[in-house]
Amino acid sequence: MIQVVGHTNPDSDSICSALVAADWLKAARGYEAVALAQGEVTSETAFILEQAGVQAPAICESVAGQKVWLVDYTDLTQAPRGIEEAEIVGIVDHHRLGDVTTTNPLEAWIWPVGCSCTILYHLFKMENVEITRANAVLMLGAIVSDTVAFRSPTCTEKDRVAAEALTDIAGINLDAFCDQLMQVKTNIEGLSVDSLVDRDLKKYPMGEDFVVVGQIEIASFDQVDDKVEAMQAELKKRCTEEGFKLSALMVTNIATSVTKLLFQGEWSEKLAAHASEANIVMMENTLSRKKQGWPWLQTVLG
Ligand SMILES: [Mn+2]
Repeated sequence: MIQVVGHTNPDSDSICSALVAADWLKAARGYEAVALAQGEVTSETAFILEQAGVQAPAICESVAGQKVWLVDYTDLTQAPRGIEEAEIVGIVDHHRLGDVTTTNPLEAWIWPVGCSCTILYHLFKMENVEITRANAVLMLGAIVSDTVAFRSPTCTEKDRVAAEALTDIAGINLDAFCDQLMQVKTNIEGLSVDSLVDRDLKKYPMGEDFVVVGQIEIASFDQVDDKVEAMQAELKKRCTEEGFKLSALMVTNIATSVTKLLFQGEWSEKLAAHASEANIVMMENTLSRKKQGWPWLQTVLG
C-alpha cells in the first residue's frame, strides 16, 4: 500500500493532489494507494471537496516502514513523522527541489508549473486514463487556488491548458467557480491569530538554522488592520519558543497584488533597510511566496 501524502499545514493542492494521485496510481499503475493529510483541511479545501463530493483524507500519523509518495513538497521539514524509516517511491511537485534522498530509484515528476495538480492532469493524459468528474473538480480547485485564479506569476500555459480541459469535464462555470473560491480563500473571519500564522507556515533550513514563512491571502488590508500587532507578537513567540532565526508572514492582498511582509526574530535587522515601518516590508506586485517572497528573503538573508 502506497501512502500518498502532502505537506504539513496542508493547502488545497496538497490535499487534492494526494487524493488524485492515489486514484492515478490505482488506475494507471494498478497499485494499492491511499491519500493521507498532515492536518485538518482549510475552509477553502472543504469547499472544493464539497463541490467534488469527496471526503477529506484521513490524518497521517507516521509513515515509518511504509512506501510513500510525496505530493507538493520535497523538503524533509514538511514531511510526516517517520519519513527517515519510510521508502519514498514517487514525487509529484512544483517547488524547488528539497532535501529528500532515496535508497531506491524512484519516479519523480517535478515541473516548474503553477500547481501539482497540473502535473497530475498531464500524467492522466500521458497514461490515457479517464478523469472522473470528482477528480476534475479536485484538480481544477487546486489549480485555481495555487495560481490565485491564474493571476500568480507561477501560472504557466500548462496550468491554463489543464484548467480548460478540466472545466469541460467538471461541467462547471469557471468564472463563477473562481469567484466563489477566491471568496472562501480570503475569508479569515473568526480565525484566531495563531491559526492564521500556522495556516500555510513553511519551515526552511538555512545552513544550520531555520526560518519560517507563512502566507495568508485577503481581499483588503482592512481585514487584518486590527490583527497586525497580535500577529507580530505571535511571530516573535515562534522565534523565542522554537529557536527560528526569523519568522515571517506574507499578508497578501490578492485584489491589488500587494504583500505586507511581517517579520520577527534575530535576523530582522537584515531586513530593516527595506522596512517601511518597524518589522514590515511592503512588497508591490507580489502574490507568490515560492517565486517572489521566498527568493527575495533568501537573497536578503543570504
Ligand atoms: Mn502546490
